[in-house]
This record gives sequence, C-alpha cells and structure tokens, in this order.
Amino acid sequence: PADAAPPGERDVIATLFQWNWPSVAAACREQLGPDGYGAVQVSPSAEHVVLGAEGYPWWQDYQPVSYRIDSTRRGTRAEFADMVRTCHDAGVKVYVDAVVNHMTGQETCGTGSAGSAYCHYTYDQAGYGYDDFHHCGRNGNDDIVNYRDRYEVQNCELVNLADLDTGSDRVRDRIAAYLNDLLSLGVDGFRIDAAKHMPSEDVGALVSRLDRPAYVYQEVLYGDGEPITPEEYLGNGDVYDQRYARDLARIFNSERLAYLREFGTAVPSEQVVVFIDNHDSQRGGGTLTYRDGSRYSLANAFMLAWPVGTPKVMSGYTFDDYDAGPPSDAAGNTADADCGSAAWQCEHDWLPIRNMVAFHNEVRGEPVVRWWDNGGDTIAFGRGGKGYVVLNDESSAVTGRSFHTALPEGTYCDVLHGDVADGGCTGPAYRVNADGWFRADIGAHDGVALHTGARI
Ligand code: LM2
Ligand code: CA
Repeated sequence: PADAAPPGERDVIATLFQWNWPSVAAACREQLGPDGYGAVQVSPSAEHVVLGAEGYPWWQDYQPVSYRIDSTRRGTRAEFADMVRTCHDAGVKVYVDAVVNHMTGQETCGTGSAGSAYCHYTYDQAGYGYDDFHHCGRNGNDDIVNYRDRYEVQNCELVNLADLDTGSDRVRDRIAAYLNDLLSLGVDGFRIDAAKHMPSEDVGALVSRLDRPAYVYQEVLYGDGEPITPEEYLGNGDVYDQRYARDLARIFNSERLAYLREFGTAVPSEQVVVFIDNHDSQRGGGTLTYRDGSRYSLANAFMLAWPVGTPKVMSGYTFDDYDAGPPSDAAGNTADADCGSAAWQCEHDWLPIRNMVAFHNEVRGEPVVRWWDNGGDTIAFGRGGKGYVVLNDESSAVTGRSFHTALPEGTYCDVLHGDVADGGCTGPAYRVNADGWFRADIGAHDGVALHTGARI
C-alpha cells in the first residue's frame, strides 16, 4: 500500500498548526487552493486532555483521551466534516496528525475535551484498560531513556505517555476504527505521530486495516547511532524526516549555500516529506523558523524550487514560551486564525512562500539546469525552460550581474516580490532576452524567482 495514494500533481503540504477547523476551511478556500497547495496537515483530531491550570498548552493535543472527533479545542465533528468538504472543493487534500502510539501522560484523573473521563491507563470511551498498554519494566518509571535500545524506544513511555500495546489485535482494531472514521469523513491521509515508537510492523498492521488507500507519512526522526531508522518504515508509506531541515539550517547558518548543489536526502526523494521547520523544531531549535524573516523565506524558496522530497510548509502562531498554546478563549477553545494579526504568523501566506508554491507546480518534472554559485552564499539555477531562481544569502547585495536562464524570451514577474495582476506585476519584472539572459541586482538575504506561469 506504500504508493496507494501518492500526493498527486499538487503535492505541497501546508501545516496549519493548531488552526481551528472553520479557519482551516476558510484558508483552503481563500488561500491554499488558489495558491496551489495540494494538501493541508491539520493538528490532532481526537479528544485530548484539557490543562487549564497550565494555560492550555499546545501539547494537550498529543495526549488523546478517546477517539471522538466530536470536540477538540479546534471544533466539532460537524465543523471537521465541513472543513474536509470545503478543502476538497478548493482542490486541497486533508491530512490528519494521527496520535496513535500512546494516550495520556497525566498522573491524575481528569475529563477530556469532549467530556470523557480518563485516568492514566484507563480510557473507557476509547475502550482501553491497563492491559492494553506496555509496561516495559525499565528505568523505574517505564520511561524511555536509552534511544540506542530498540525495545525501550518502542515499549517504554515517551515522556510518561501511556504506551499502547500496538502489537495486539484489539489495540490495532481500535486505532484502525479511528483512522477509518476519519476516512469516512473524507480525510486523505495521515501523519503518523511518533511512528518510531511503534515497530514498523505495527504501523503496517494499521495501514493494512484502512478501508481505502490513504497517503501515509510516518514521523521517524533519525538519530545518530540509533537502531531504528526511517528506512525500516518505507514499506508502509513515506517518512517525515528532520535531517533535511537540520542540514539546510546548518548550511544557511554556518556553511555556504554553494554546498546546496548536490543537496539530497538519505531516504529516497519520492518517499520523504521535507520541511524547513516543524512544530517541534520551531520550539526545540536546530532549524530556521519564522523568526529568521527573509532568510526563512529564502530557505522555503529553495525547498520549493529544488526537486527533492514532498515539501511541507509550516504555518503557526507567534510565541515566546515553549508551552504557549494558540490564541484562545477563556475555556481554551482556539480562536479563529487571523493573518492580519501579529498573533498568527501565517507563513504559508507570506508572499515569497505562497508564490513559490505556484513555481513548484509550474516546474514539476523539469530537471535542474544552469546551476551557478559564487562559491559563497549566492546560488542560481533553472528548472528546465520553465523556471529560474537566484537566492542570495550574503550580507551584501549582488549587483550588476547577468544570469543565464533556459527560459523563453519574455518579461517575467519576480514572484518573490510581486504577483501578476492586471497584466502587470505588483513587484519588479525582468526582461529575459532571446538567449535567456537577464540582468538583476539582488539585495542581501534576498532573491529573484521567475517562471513561465508568471509572464507579463
Ligand atoms: C511527537 N512526535 O513523535 C510530537 O511531534 C511531539 O510534539 C509530542 O510531544 C510527542 N511526539 C508526543 O506525541 C509533545 C510535547 C511534549 C508533551 C507531549 C505530550 O513536545 O512536551 O509532553 O506532547 O503532551 C508534556 C510535558 C511533559 C510530560 C508529558 C506527559 O511537556 O513534561 O511528561 O506532557 O504529561 C511528564
Ligand atoms: Ca510504543
């Protein structure tokens, strides 16, 4: 079933992290569909713990209480279903972040977001009791300590989260029923959270229980010297691998963009979801984030222009504190996202990023041509005769240079700075001559991107 439902012609995924269902629906209609995104990844859809005393941290959602979709902080089941319909009408698929390795990590009993009672290892609404969980007998508290020990990583507890016995048919059936419930609402795929903490075979058993093909990408974070590798999971579907993000950040921050000439992934390009940052790295460090401003746009532009992996654009909210949840009401329900407000970043809607999605779609299948670099932090390359991009991460401008594209002669809107509108470009435009040359001055930490879908 690995390639049962590949992403398709429009493959770029936008993660609308923590967005509520009505806001995702509006974004599909007004932004993602028109911009050419192929899919949206939404935050977990199952009933979760509610931790008001801790200020409703974002990570409540990674502690499922039951598989009810009725009421998360992001809305009701009806709103969820409406979101899927609206996104589909806009040509955007919906992938759900599926938390199935574990349930909650709270030591005290409580009530979930849809009203279900729970205790650690007892979840009546989900149909789980003590024996449905691993009790690994290590480290005094059953927590994972040693990532070099396969048994421990897959059978002990990730930060105290009750670890489901995913080897048992009973548990597999329960989880599959949840995933099939989502499929019945029209969902197109799943990010399998914490896949590394489940044997590949257990994830495979879930995939084989799906009522219809779905796009599956598994979060298997590579760690040096660890026995569990992303490659083990490729038989189940694609993987979500953070090495791309870390390597790119290192090249941008402490090496040189010229090194990107051979940039690739350890996992085959067709089977890896790549990104500049995700909700964990945004908080944990090691990758570029919205805080890097124009350099973050450049990194996203590279990802969307370079033919490696299935690109995923991160979009979230502004925060200082690791735990801080999204803007919400007093009861912890997530407020509508508002790209005009400083509380939301809306990276997916930053002009250079959204316009590079159209670039990515336009150059699909075209080879990298005419690579040029200055040996430092300025690079340029084409994608066949359909697109050409210059990225300058030097701290000074590159001036008076001509670039040699394979583009047809014409006048092109620079989509990193403008949109095509009324036959013109709202930003600078460049004339490519009959031999493919154009001349441009490129500012520090800035670039130019031209493609055949944005000619004027
Ligand atoms: C993931 N992938 O494998 C998610 O991408 C990541 O964001 C999740 O952690 C994790 N796995 C579990 O799904 C987040 C967050 C943690 C948080 C957990 C559970 O990064 O900080 O842990 O969700 O909500 C929190 C507390 C932690 C506590 C735990 C259990 O931070 O100190 O552990 O809850 O109560 C005692
Ligand atoms: Ca596990």
